[in-house]
Amino acid sequence: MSSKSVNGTLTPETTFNPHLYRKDFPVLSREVHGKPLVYLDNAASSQMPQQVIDSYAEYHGSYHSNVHRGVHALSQQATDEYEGAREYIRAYINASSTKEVIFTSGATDSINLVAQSYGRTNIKEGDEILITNMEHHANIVPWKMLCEETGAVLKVIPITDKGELDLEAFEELLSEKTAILGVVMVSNALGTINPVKEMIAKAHEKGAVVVVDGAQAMPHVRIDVQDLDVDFFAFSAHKVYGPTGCGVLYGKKSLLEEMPPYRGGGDMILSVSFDEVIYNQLPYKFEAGTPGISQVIGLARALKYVDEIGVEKIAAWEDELLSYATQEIKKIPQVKVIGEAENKASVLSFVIEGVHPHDIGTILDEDGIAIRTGHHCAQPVMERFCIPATSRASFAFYNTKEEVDALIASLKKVIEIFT
Ligand code: 7TS
Repeated sequence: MSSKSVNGTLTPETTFNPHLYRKDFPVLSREVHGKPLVYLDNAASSQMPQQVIDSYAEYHGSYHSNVHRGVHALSQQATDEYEGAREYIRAYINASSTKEVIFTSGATDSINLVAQSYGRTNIKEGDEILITNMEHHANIVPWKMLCEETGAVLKVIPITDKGELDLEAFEELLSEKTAILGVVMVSNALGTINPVKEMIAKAHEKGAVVVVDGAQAMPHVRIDVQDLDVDFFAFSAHKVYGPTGCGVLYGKKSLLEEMPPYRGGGDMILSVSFDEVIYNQLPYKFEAGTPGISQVIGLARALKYVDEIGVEKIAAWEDELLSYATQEIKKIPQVKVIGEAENKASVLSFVIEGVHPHDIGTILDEDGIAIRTGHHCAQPVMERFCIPATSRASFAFYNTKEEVDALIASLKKVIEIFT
């Protein structure tokens, strides 16, 4: 059996069975407004399997205490689990050392850390910071702030009508003046998967440092930071089946070592007097205060869960769902899909002529279907396509073709009501 992919080529249908995994996600069996929940807002936050909830609950129920501070058994267990999680995550993304894995409150915090600590030390007036037209606000605003502080200039790589990066324009914009390239690996608004490995190599030729926003990439793509040769890589736990309030900044040790701390407080110091503060070594230098201990433990458990299934198998099923959903939605004449890149992850953004996305979201919610409507914190993408907002269905491996059918049926109802 085979099915048409988004770009029209034939792809083999996988034998993936989402029902094998759905039972791990307690929320998926609940009802919303008397209908079975159809959760298609995974790009905003994916759901947590029981294994992650258990790891989180076990910390709170049996060894809740602070890390790195106590000689007592609970604190030592918490420290072991927390540092064990760091090692798991290091191996998962193939960082060369746990010194390169910094826990933050999420992708936003990770990017701000780079902009503030690396940026304020290394960026000067006239330097250029190159980003793309498809960035989430988290990879725009910190750079705008840095430009305002330093006199650096923000440059933007345009996107094509299909929603792909204009790579010719990228090469023209890239120069010896480019100090930082900030690029999203998978766009949350369009689903586009960008060729970041090639972009990193080109940026390095010009001496730029590269920050990749991997928030949407983690659930779909196997990440090997050494293979990418990326300088900084940011992601959030809650988009990869983990808890909220936690994320990672991977950074090359050689860069992190030269960077000043971002925040001051406990745990990031070796000694403090009123005359002198001696900072702790990596990665603790960047982890001031009590971290999100249970969240970090939950993140490592979530990545283990993904690894047990296999991110490649997950991506293949999500591709099949996206192809099916794209094919079915395109049969509705009033619908226009926004973002039709050749290489796309499981995000389906669309507009319906004459219907406000908010109304679409509300009617779908009545049917128990959760999608996201709005600008998706990517307003420059909306501006590029001359629209105020889109409706976005985003799929995870636990979604089914029956759920896609429910989405399509509900959209037909929206059209009947509003047009
Ligand atoms: N980068 C990308 C590409 C994102 O999609 C998001 C969140 C972030 C960064 C920020 O992540 P945070 O965990 O620090 O908030 N994107 C979305 C979204 O698409 N819908 O809700 C949040």
